[in-house]
Amino acid sequence: MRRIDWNALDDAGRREALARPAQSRAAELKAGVAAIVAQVRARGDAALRELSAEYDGAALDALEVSEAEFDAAEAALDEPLKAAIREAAARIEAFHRAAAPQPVAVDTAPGVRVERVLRPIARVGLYVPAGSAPLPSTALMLGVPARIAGCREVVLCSPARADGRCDAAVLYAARVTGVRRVFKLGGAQAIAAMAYGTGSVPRCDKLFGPGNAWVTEAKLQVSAEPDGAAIDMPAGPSEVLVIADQAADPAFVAADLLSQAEHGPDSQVILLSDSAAQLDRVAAEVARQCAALPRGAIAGRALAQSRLILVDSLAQAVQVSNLYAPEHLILQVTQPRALLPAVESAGSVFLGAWTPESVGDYCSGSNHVLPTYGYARSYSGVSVASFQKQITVQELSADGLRAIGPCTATLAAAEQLEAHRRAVALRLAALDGAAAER
Ligand code: HSO
Ligand code: ZN
Repeated sequence: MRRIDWNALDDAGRREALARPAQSRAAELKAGVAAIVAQVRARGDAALRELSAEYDGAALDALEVSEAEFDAAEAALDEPLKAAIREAAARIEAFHRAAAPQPVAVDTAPGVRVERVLRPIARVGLYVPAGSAPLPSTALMLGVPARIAGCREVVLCSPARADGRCDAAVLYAARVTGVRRVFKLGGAQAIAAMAYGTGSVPRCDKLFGPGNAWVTEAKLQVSAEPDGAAIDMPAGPSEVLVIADQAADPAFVAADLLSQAEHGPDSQVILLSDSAAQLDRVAAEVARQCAALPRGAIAGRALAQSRLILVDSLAQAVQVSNLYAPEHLILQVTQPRALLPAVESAGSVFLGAWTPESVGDYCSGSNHVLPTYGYARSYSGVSVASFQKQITVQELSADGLRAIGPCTATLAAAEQLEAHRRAVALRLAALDGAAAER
């Protein structure tokens, strides 16, 4: 792990210290994805079968998971896992329901009512990765808010294993959230199928979920096409930034860093502390714990890119964190709440010694599909709002138009949009005439 003294760096050094590795949007990747998207658009299911054989090694007959396969998955899982999936789903639902946007109605002047109503996005596509570790928790994080929003059609794609089946826990989690249409598709071809539709896969209006560089590139490409699909957010490798004071337990801090590092060799892991001794203690703990992890080799590769940064105060640590805008921010300090007001950019924040990132990844109730790669500066994590459209509505009475018509007419005249002005003026004249007749 690289040691850095923040206050010994100039501006360029600081930028370099917080730089993420260049995202691979190499020409080769772009062209490969574009070719896959084009094939799926042109040849639909036949292309999907060929691509699944080529990339997932799966010879698929039906692309859609059948009721019998859902039943078999449910029967194959042990009860404690099923209970944990249901328990997590219930808490995710409780939080997401409470945090969902509410309709609004305001009288902005007497007789002028302005409202905001909410409508679900009709057809949504969820992507659940299943590479080195299938992620049933991601099926919950996407399926639960889609159901709360009331989306009419919810489609989920997750790659088949070589035996042609989807991960049983992913299927069970999908079923728990009420998602019934699951397709055994992964990679760029899954994204293309949901964006454009095929004989089997319904076309979706918006696509959600994390994925590898191919999936991410495919989401970017289909969202750039006018007849493609919207996407939740641009995604990159997962990240955590921990701020630890000298009182933090180094074993806790190390465990949190490793839980993120084990996601993949490209995971980003940063520790900030105002105590040099603490940085040493955590580095030793990370080495000790990493050696005992089943995915220690993966975590080790991520850690090789990670940084331990010495700052001169916890306030400065938060400033540095805001510059980085991490997906996850863990505050392992004695008074974490005291730092929260200064936090400006982060996907999700974890306060204090008893709040590991793992709880947010699975079951505290918050969403784990969060902005990475600095997008936390301007994007938020997935929520019920991500699955909705907000539509404004207005209704004026005659008195309402009398009240705000002149304002409208003045602004229309200033913009030299005469038809706009007349749409108001002729109504006001009609009201005057009606009044005169009486
Ligand atoms: N930390 C990941 C989510 C996850 N962790 C799924 C475990 N399973 C990205 O936020
Ligand atoms: Zn995780």
